[in-house]
Amino acid sequence: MRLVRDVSKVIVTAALLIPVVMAGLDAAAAEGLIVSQKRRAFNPTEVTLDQGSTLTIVNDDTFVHHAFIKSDEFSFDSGEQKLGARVPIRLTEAGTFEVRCAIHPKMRLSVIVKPRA
Ligand SMILES: [Cu+2]
Repeated sequence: MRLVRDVSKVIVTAALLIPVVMAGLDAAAAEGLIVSQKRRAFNPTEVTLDQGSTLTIVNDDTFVHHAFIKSDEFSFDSGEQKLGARVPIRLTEAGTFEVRCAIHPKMRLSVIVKPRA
């Protein structure tokens, strides 16, 4: 009976973990394409996405960043990005945009957003 009890414990544990794993997958899908900020640079420096998709910028540096997009068609402002912060940007407009950092003027990320077919 001992073995039966141990096996059922394993099954219960697995069943409890499935929603946790699924939530993790959902979060990964919601983040869309990931761009890192490292050593005062975006990596990669150019990305192409579909209109309506999400771009997530991750601060992998040891200091604060502040990403923003300023254009007539689309604007975004992350505010202060603390270390390790993950900032999602939902790209609702098609076009070519430049993500810049308010703290480090040399940081540039080109974002090409293809119109929804
Ligand atoms: Cu910066």
